[in-house]
Amino acid sequence: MSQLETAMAMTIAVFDKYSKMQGNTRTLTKAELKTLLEKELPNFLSAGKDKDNLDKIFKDLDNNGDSQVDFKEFVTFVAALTCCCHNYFEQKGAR
Ligand SMILES: [Ca+2]
Repeated sequence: MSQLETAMAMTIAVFDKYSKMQGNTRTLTKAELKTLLEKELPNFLSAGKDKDNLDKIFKDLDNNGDSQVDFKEFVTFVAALTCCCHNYFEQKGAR
């Protein structure tokens, strides 16, 4: 697989790993999202450590308001976060 294909497959694998932990295996609960953020985004987000922040992120991600984060909602978040990182590195002139 190419680098981008690998990144896409990894994004799917990460979502599956955490969505399978409890309840509906195709969506993330708030607890699953918390674990995912803590384990997979420890450098980019501090949401896992801050309950208010976690509540806000969960609410922002749960676009259709069903108290679950599905893959589409998750991947939109990853894309938005990737854009922020891209802007950040561009400003830093690190690329
Ligand atoms: Ca949802």
